[in-house]
Amino acid sequence: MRDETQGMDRRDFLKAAAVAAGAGAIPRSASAQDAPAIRAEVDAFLKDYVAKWVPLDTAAGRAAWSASTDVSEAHTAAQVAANQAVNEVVGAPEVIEKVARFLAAKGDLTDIQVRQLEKVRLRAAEAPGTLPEVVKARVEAEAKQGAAQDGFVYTLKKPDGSVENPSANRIDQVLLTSKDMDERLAYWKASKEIGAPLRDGLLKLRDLRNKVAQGLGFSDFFALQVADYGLTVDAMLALCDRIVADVKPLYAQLHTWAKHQLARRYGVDAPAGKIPAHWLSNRWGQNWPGFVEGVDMDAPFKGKTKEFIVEQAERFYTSMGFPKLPPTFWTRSDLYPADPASGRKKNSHASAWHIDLDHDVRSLMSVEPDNQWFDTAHHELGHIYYFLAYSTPEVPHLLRQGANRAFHEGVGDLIGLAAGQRPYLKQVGLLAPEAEAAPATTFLLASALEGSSIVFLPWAAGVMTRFERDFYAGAIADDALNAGWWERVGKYQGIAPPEDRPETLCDAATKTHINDDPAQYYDYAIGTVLKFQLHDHIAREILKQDPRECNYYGDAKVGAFLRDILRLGATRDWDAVLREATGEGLTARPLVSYFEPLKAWLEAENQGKTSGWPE
Ligand code: X8Z
Ligand code: ZN
Repeated sequence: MRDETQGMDRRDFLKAAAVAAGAGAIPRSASAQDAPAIRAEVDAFLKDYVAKWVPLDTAAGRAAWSASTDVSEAHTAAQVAANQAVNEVVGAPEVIEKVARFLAAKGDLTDIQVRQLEKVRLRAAEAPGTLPEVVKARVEAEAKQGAAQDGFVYTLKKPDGSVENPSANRIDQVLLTSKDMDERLAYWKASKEIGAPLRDGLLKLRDLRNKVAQGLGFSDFFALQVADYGLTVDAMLALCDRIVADVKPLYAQLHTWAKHQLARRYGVDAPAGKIPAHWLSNRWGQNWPGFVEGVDMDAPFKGKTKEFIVEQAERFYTSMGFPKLPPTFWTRSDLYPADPASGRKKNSHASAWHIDLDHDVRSLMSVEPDNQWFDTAHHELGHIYYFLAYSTPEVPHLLRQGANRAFHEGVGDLIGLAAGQRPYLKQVGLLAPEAEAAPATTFLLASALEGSSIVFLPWAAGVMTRFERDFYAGAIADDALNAGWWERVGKYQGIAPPEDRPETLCDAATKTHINDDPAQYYDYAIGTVLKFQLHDHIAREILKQDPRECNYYGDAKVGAFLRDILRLGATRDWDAVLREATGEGLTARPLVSYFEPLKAWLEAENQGKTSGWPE
């Protein structure tokens, strides 16, 4: 198929996409009402909508919080009831009818009204009251899937016959550190067991999610999620393909280097082509932390408390002029692993919650004192500071969101990137001496492999985005979910399963987002590109420092720059916000240039070795 976007610059690319998605300029309405009258009607409608929606949404947020932090039948039932109540308001047929009428006259409305109405429309499309049975079935199926996921207990039979129930943190630790191939394989396989019981629920959810989205005219659920960017699915896929292509040369070099490095570490031969999945330090190979020799990123956290991790992350934000977190953040959040003796089961994946669209902000984590949680804590606090920055009288409740979802992901990641810079780590005593002495390329290598960086992008923009798009578009057969998953993992990441993965399993469903944050993973890919773009601007234009060795800590100018983006929420077009902040539309150029010195180093290291894998 011809790529219609070829040859356009990014500005044209986004404009074309926006028009295709129906966000272009609309002629003034031919409605009987004059503009002031319809504007007044819209204001009244929005006021009434928000007055009903916010309290119910808050109650649903509280119920979801309880269901995710303390899995029980009672909490699941309460979550279903609370979601049903909010859906009756947001998906009411009257709301759908009015929003369609108002948006048909959008040329007569103010920009801020249109933006709010778009959010109302997308919210209604998640739960259209015109399909009450489907909406009800979806709410129940979502809650059931969430409880099945969050309540799952991993089981592992040890060689001595004993049985272990490892936490997700424990599995990650083994994959990060073990050199015993049998042990690695056992833990990797145990980590995939959660997929099987989630398989049928996922298929059911796919159909229900598609049905609700189609109720308001979206081709499928993936298209509904993409619509929040004002983009068509084709435009989003083109954007993601471009990200994959931009990092492919460096990814291929990292892939070759890592494969040989790991083979040496495990004392085995490097296979031709793909890397076996259980060789890698992450359950999905989404990043590859911890194997750059001579840089033990965990060392500085030995002897620190888990509380220190979150408090140090808060200090980074306050040092730039952000306020201290509200006391209720600390009392209401659930930041550390549940005590196994308590029997309480909670979601094991980090998240940030804006419960009341005001100052009730919370985070769910299972923080341990290590480098990965240090990075994640900065990520989650980025969400929290974003929530707080736009919870002001200037921002209508409906627009208390990121400029787009990728901005929300990118901000905390940006601070994570800043908190991983050597000058900062040194200043606060968190730089291990060997990391300080390591050549710049070694340190750069670690950052290309870890967190959301180069290795992350073929996974986020490739595997996850393509799998979910094809899954919701009906291009992956129900009895070929694992085949479809591994085909994409092989193509984009160059990773192979260690052994046959039968269709009774469902490896895609082992990834929490597939179940409970569906069809949105490109947010992280775009957020990663955005992070490097903002970082490059901050380092060069504000700090006047090298982007690879810079220090935001204590800099009020950087804080002011960020707050000026955050406080807008979704009141402005995201492309315009980005251009005003950095002078450019979305571009992977700063990301690629950040790692430029690494590429030459890797090419020299990989000389004589065959790169790549059969796709
Ligand atoms: O899910 C997350 C955050 C919460 S929004 C911890 N991330 C993605 C993941 O873990 O898969 C951050 C990077 C990608
Ligand atoms: Zn996030």
